[in-house]
Parts: sequence; C-alpha cells; structure tokens
Amino acid sequence: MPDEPLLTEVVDGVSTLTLNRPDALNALNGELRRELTAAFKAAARDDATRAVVITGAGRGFCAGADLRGGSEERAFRAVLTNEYNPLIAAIRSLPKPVVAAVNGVAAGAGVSLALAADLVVASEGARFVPAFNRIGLVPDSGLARVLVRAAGRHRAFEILMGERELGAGEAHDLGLVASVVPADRLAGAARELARRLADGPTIAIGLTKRLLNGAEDATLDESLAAEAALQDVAGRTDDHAEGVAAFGEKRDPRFGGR
Ligand code: T3D
Repeated sequence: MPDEPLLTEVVDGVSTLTLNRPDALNALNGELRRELTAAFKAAARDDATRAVVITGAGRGFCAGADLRGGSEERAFRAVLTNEYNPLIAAIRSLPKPVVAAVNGVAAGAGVSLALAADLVVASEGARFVPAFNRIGLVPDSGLARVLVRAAGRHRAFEILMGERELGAGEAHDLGLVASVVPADRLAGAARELARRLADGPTIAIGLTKRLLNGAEDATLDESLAAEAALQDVAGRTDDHAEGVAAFGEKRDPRFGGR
C-alpha cells in the first residue's frame, strides 16, 4: 500500500477514506489529522460524493493520538482546538452520511472518530478502548458527550475508567454500533450500506443530520421550528418530487441528490 497517511477513493458515489499508518494502528499524527479534515471538507464540496466510509488499514481502526508524536502533540489546547475539534465538527456537519467501518481496535480519539460517524459497522473482533485514563488524560474529541448520552452517566464513567474494554457486541447493545459482522465481510457491508445511502435523497439526508445535531440540545419548540424550516428546503428538492412521483407510479424512486 502506498505511503500516504490517508487513502481516498470515490466509487459509485461513495468516498472511502482509509487511515493508512498500519504500523502504528493508524494513530493520528498532525499530517493525518489535517488530511482527514481536508478530506471531509472536500467530500462536502464534491458532487460525486454522496456518502463517506472511514476505515483503517491493517489490523487496527485508529489508536488515537500518536503517542510518539513529540512536543507537537503536547500542546493540548492548541492541538484539540485547531485539529481534533475541527475534524469532529467536519464529520458531524458534513451534509452527507458517514459510515465508520471499525476493522479492529479503536483507542482514545480513535473511539471518538468512529463515534462521530452517523453509522458504525464493526467487525466481530473490533474493540473500543477509551485509553485516555490509562495515560492520565481526559476524554476528548466529543467522546464524553456521545458516551453519556448512549450509555448514561454511570456506565459512561465505568467505560471511561477502562474497567473493561468495550467489545463490538456491547457497543452494539448500547446503540453505538449499527451492526457487527465477520471481519472478512466488513468492507463489503460498510460499502453496501454507504452505497444504499448514496442512492438516497442526499439533501434530505444532510438536513436530517442537521436536525439531529440540533435536536440533541433543543427544546420541543425549537425542534418543531427547525423541522418546519428544513422541511421547507427538502420539500423543494427534485428528490422530493421524484419520491412522490415514484410512489404514484408504484416504482422505486431514482434520487439524483438534488
Ligand atoms: O494533544 C493531544 O494529542 C490530545 C489528544 C489526545 C487524544 C488521544 O487519543 S489520547 C489516547 C492516545 N492513545 C492511546 O493511549 C492508545 C495507545 N495504544 C494502546 O493502548 C494499544 O496499542 C492498543 C490498545 C490500541 C492496541 O493494543 P495491541 O496490544 O493490540 O497493540 P500494540 O502492540 O500495543 O500496538 C501495535 C503497534 O502500534 C506498536 O508499535 P510497535 O511496538 O509494534 O512498533 C505500538 O507502539 C503502536 N501504537 C499503538 N498505539 C499507538 C501506537 N503508536 C503511536 N501512537 C499510538 N497511539
């Protein structure tokens, strides 16, 4: 495999981003963080991309921050503010669906990265290791927020303290992982899921992401108002017209993402 830290391929509307530092279990150094953020921003602009898959090369998904990264990594506030946070925000705000194919261990910010995706598919051997506590750090890149909502405060604390590793099955039980598949079927399963989403009404899917992002903190009134505003946008898309026409003609819709 070439030496680039991030491999990118667009096929059938699906952009696959492969973290490619397998000898370090795809740990995030500065170059990889910046390339990843740029890739998500590029996916937002690219009309040929209607869904994104993120996965790791080799036996790991992502081992979090590169612990061999030297002093660059120790400027915590600056690195988080300027690199990790924009990466997570770029995934969450991307108006296209993101599928994480977790092919092995995810640790530290690698867990945060996986859980920033809209859907997570994991191989049977995948594990989610918060790891922050093991090296005297606090969870970052949005992990505390995701875990406390999915698992509740007490279980989130237990997981973050590393009392036990979170296997793919338990992550599935907590609703963090959509499906768990044998390792040799993971890439195909994630690609197929992403391809189905890429064939969907892309603008409405992007607006759905925006609604969900807002709904996490919104009052009922705010949610209802946001739905009315965004439905007004979705309702004027070609995809809405096509969906209604397909219903009337008793056929499957052919969404063009416009
Ligand atoms: O400013 C900031 O940076 C703040 C941001 C912080 C965000 C964070 O993510 S903090 C958390 C950082 N990550 C970790 O603490 C995880 C460290 N790694 C591990 O605990 C274990 O490697 C794993 C649980 C992930 C996997 O264990 P195992 O036994 O399957 O593999 P291994 O043998 O430990 O690792 C394999 C290789 O990957 C090994 O290299 P070697 O010895 O074969 O040459 C190991 O050093 C390397 N590796 C694993 N994790 C990292 C790493 N290299 C650099 N950075 C890593 N994070």
